[in-house]
Amino acid sequence: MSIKNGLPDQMKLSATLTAELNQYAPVIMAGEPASKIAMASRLGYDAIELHWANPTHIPLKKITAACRENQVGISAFATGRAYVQEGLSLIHEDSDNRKAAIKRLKDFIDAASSHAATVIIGCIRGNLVSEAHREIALKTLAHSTKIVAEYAQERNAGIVFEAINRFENNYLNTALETVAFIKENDLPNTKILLDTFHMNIEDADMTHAILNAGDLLGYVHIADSNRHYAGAGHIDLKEIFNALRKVNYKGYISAECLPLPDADTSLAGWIRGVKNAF
Ligand code: LER
Ligand code: MN
Repeated sequence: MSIKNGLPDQMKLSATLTAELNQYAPVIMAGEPASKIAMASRLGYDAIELHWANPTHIPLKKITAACRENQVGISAFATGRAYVQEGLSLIHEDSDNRKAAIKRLKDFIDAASSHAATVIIGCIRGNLVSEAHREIALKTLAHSTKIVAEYAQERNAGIVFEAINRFENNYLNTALETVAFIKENDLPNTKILLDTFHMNIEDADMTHAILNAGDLLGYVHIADSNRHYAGAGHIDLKEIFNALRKVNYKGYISAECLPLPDADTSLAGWIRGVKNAF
């Protein structure tokens, strides 16, 4: 797929798509995929990131056709809704729930592998039931993630593991500890996803967080400090792009931000904000 965004340095820009928008969820396109994908393409987006709880519910035929027509790729499948809407968790104390979470991620990998896309492990890693469970939960998480990552590796799909702020997941919040978790557990085929909204809350120094991730960095979500589109808050995005260039990042930068003040403003504003900061 060609890069159409006009930016130097081969970073590719992705827009988020789901079935229905909601003002609390950081996704900016929904509805009839064909018209939305055409609009994203006209604005200069290279790809779309899909947010569904279950890959079997995604209208992938329609999406794939529209992507082909508009020369847009599928960058990633986000999976957090399987936790938020259905409670599936990679560290759940109930092994049936854990198995269902692993199975769901395998289903996402099957979908991703035929689209050269990445699968995001974010909120689906679940929450600690208490601080006393931290150690065992981290072991369980490493075990569950390894199963998923090996399955993805065999199918040529990538996995990215996301550092998420404390108000959504109560462990592995900073970029630094999440990188350490991936390295210490030797997770195969697993890179880190850094999201500027979470880093702004959790990481003392975002440049340091990106440099520390280095070539483990596999995917980037950009929203501003208030989770509105890039440029609508007070994150220094020039600092972020300088750091991304320093680690020679050439992957996707995705618009995971709120559809506010309205979806169209957010979609157009995000790409303008990114280009201004680049
Ligand atoms: C997932 O990428 C993420 O950043 C979560 O905060 C979604 O709510
Ligand atoms: Mn994110």
